[in-house]
Amino acid sequence: MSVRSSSFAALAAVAAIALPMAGVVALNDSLGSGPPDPVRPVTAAAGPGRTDVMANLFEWNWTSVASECTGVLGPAGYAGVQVSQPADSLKRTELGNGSDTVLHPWWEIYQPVSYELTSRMGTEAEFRAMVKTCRKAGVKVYVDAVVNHMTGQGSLSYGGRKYSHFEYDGLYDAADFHQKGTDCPSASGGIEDYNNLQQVRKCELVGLADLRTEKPEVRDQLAKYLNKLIGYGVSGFRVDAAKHVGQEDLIALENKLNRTVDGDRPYVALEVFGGGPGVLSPQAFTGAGSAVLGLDADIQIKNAFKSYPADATGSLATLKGFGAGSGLVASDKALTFVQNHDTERNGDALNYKDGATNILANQFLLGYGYGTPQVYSSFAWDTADDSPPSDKDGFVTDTDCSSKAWVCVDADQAVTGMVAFHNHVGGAPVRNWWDDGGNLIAFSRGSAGWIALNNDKTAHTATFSTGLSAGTYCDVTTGKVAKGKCSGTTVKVAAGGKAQVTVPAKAAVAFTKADRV
Ligand code: ARE
Ligand code: CA
Repeated sequence: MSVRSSSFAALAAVAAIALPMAGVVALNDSLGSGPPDPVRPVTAAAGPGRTDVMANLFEWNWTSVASECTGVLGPAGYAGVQVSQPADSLKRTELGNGSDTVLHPWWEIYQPVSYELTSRMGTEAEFRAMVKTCRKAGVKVYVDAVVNHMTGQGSLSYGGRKYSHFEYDGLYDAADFHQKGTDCPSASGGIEDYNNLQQVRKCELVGLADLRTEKPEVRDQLAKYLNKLIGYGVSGFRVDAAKHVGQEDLIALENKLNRTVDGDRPYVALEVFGGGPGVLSPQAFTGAGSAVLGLDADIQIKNAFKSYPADATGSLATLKGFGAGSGLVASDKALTFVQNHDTERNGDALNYKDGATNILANQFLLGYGYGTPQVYSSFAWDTADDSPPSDKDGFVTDTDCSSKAWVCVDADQAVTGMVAFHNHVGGAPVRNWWDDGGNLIAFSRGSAGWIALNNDKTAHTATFSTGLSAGTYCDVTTGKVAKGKCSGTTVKVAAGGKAQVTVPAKAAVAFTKADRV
């Protein structure tokens, strides 16, 4: 016992030294630039571990996030919540040109104006209270951080500030932004080619004033902002447009960050869409933060659960080996999800309109255990620009999960049951994979839990090897064990681990060792 644990400790120590070094060497090699970064990299950051699930409550206001933490996320076993960009931002006062019909599109928040936290989601005091409440409920808070740019339009913010493209009172002026000609080589000053390194880093992303993140004073302002959030109890960040900041500037910024209130390095998940060559690829960013967003993973999930024409389905059997085995970054380097706010709209991913298929895909992600899984819950929309439910001034109104205006996937029993499953099975490996070559699959997580998923429109019955010992188990997707009784469907596992199970159409059946009745 003592021999085992000490050799584990030794291994962990080696890994802790070796991994970040490897990240830095690879990074500097690929950039072909000077000496290795002298500052300690943060790739070994403690973040949500393999057994931790995050909810992404996109554009929920702060008081609604707080009540979800207390009422749903904490009790269900979510370890973290990602909240929206909290800094003061553009508030539009008139419609744009052309087909623009939404005065306060959701994306106003991606145009920060100051690092004071008066936003569509609430006040700075409400933000701080939310972090406190969530932490008390056992849920750590991760913030969407926009560090690449400021605004691309407008002149007034939610906090009542006036600004112009290159002038942000007391924060930045023109000398803090990349300029066409001097820094940015494109004719328009915008990114015209997403495969061009200089353009991607130093030109304007969709017309957003691009910060000189290589400049010490700019890095200091950004670090001051992020450290303020850390001081409020925030545990990490989703870094927006990380591809456009670049590895060097990200590492330099992260090295200025304080430890969290728990004493950990902040968890940093980088937003890097796939498809770019070499240093612009998500793989090339795995050494520049704790993780990258699973933006290729959600495409694979969509393709397996739904392909085109729209009424066809892909095939769940294709998901055998999903993860590093299907070309994605290593599991501990990915923050994964079935969709986020971009991919639910751009066709890359499933979205809430896929109904039961979307729930099933979330169950697969939680059951399978690739990456740090995130469950996305947000508002319903008709057009891609739609505002979240708001008052006439654009301030987001309270989330109401019983109304059609909001989609609370995080609170669905079929999903919370799988959060518990995920936490229970921890890092146990996928075993006993079974598929019918089509849309019925099953696998166990070691001998800790078992799940079957059916993406067909009809129920299927088969005999499976569950990897669990004989007994009667409670299906976590339909119920819970309370006082020795299961409130949902039960499954009998025979000696040898075999079970005959009927998996309903577009549904899963799942249980862990702990769900025995
Ligand atoms: C809005 C208007 C624009 C206007 C601009 C400035 O829509 O017409 O020019 O304002 O006034 C979000 C919205 C944008 C919005 C922006 C600012 O999506 O529509 O612009 O907020 O309000 C690339 C980036 C990636 C980025 C995507 C959108 O690499 O980082 O484009 N994603 C993040 C967020 C977005 C957000 C921003 C960044 C900006 O998640 O929600 O924009 O903060 C290939 C490339 C990718 C490229 C992708 C685009 O895959 O390889 O690099 O992603 O195409 O689909
Ligand atoms: Ca940039």
